[in-house]
Amino acid sequence: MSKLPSKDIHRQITDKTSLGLKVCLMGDGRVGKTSLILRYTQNAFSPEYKQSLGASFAVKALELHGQEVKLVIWDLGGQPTFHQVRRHYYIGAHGALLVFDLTSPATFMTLENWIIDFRRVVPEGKVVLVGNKRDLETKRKVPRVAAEMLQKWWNVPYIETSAATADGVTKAFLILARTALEHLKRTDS
Ligand SMILES: Nc1nc2c(ncn2[C@@H]2O[C@H](COP(=O)(O)OP(=O)(O)OP(=O)(O)O)[C@@H](O)[C@H]2O)c(=O)[nH]1
Ligand SMILES: [Mg+2]
Repeated sequence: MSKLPSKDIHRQITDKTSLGLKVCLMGDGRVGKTSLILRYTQNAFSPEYKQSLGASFAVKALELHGQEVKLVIWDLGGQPTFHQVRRHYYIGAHGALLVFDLTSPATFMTLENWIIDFRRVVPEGKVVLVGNKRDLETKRKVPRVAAEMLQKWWNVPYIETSAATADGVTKAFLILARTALEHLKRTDS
């Protein structure tokens, strides 16, 4: 993933042949944000943890309903030290994956803080709730029904994923891209 060359990113977003959609990954440290992006953009996985410092982005081109789309995916370090800086990267986002770790109730309990912070900057931004590390089923501590309650409460899609096995990963990004695109078209027209 690349660092932050703002001119490049601007060129990618304003590329006339395709539509730029900016999405962010949010959620506590170690929930698997970087791993989900790595799986989606490079079909790769590393079992080692390397804490993300600040922010970086990856770009993925795709076609949605006959429309070429460039998904600009921002990876924001989830550790508390990045709390202040993170908000700046939400600006202009069309949507976000809000990720927690199915084996860690603590990462589930903080979800509301994340969505409040995001909606403060982007009130209309689309959110998809993601329960990651589904492959660790025997260590699961957050039951599906708990996440589904939150899903209903917030009226957002909920998907369980595994960056380790790729299960659900493409689906999560596609749902986010689709809802963000529909939202963009509605607000543009
Ligand atoms: N078994 C399993 N391990 C995973 C999965 N996703 C991520 N991991 C592991 O969990 C650890 C943390 O993953 P990261 O992707 O670095 O987490 P992060 O959310 O980006 O963390 P920060 O950068 O600190 O915010 C790493 O050791 C990953 O290999 C998964 O789906 N299954
Ligand atoms: Mg990371």
